[in-house]
Amino acid sequence: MRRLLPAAPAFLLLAGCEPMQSTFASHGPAAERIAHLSWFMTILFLAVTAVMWLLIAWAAKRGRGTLAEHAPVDIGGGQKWIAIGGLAIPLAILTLIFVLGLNLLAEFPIHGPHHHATTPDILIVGHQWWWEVHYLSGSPGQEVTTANEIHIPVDRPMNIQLESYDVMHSFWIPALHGKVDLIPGHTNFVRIQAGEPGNYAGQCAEYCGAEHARMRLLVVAQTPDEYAAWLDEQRKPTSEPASADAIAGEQVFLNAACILCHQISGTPAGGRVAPDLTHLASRQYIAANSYPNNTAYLEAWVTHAQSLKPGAEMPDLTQFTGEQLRDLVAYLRQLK
Ligand code: HEC
Ligand SMILES: [Cu+2]
Repeated sequence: MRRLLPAAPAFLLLAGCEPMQSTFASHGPAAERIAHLSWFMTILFLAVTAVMWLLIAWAAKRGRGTLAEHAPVDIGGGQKWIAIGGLAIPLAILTLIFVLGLNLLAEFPIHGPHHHATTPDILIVGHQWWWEVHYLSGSPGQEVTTANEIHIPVDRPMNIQLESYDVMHSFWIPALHGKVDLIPGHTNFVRIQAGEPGNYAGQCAEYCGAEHARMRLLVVAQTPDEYAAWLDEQRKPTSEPASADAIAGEQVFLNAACILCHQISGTPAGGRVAPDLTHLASRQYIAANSYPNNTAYLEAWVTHAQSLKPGAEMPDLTQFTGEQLRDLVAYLRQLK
């Protein structure tokens, strides 16, 4: 036990963990309003609880020494307490919370683009168990396709259109906004905005099957300049492999089943049922923000996706070993 003590301050580091995924750590207007309402409700209910315990203590004290339990029961007694404390006050408090909740919902509408002044900036399609992301733009060739990691400029509301490829999912970045469902055959909208640059973690918030817990996502809020630079990079086709291993790796990739599911723009790989890999190396995590995007995890993922994310729609491709696997991952690592 004593030997573990020096490690205790590590808990303080944990407390500072970023990205935060808490409703109370709000960094955007919608999340801020939700946090205010949550605090108001928490304090209100704590006050109600305190009054209740005071009344119980008072009743217990009052009864003592009077042999009250032997007195005949007063059938009509206490009716006023029930009417006021049991009906009128709860009704008033619950009505207040209900009205405040409805009011907050109306402030951040999720139905129809007509509620938003502009057309959506981003289209997100939920898949079991990852997020397909398209940056929309009026002009052809300017669209960007990516997955699981969304970049936004700070202090600018971004309108997001939400759809589902299969079952119901729910888009939730607790630090930025409330949950909004992705529903098959239906379109919802959400507007997100971040006050400061930073990473904000999110999570699918509607149970959607085996890997629901690993259907995570990341919002990277950047200064407008950084954001513009990021978007410019994403608009380019993938970079040509330069090193010998990456060139060999590209051949491995293009001759494998990968291209049936994955797209890499600028190459013949045109699959549409899996995350776009054109700029894979620019992302911080893989497998829907579940594992770090590094050589070790990419090698493990390609050969044993089913161990890292059991049930995921990517098979174990154990035929890749040694040199071939290293080349393949070298190629993936330079998809900037
Ligand atoms: C049958 C379709 C299929 C095939 C074939 C396939 N994948 Fe995947 N892959 C997927 C799906 C679906 C995901 C998303 C899994 C998830 O996160 O739930 C994925 C995820 C990935 C990711 C992580 C992407 C990210 O941003 O999270 C990488 C990297 C990847 N695949 C590489 C490959 C490579 C390399 C090959 C070929 C050797 C390959 N895949 C073959 C379907 C496929
Ligand atoms: Cu889910």
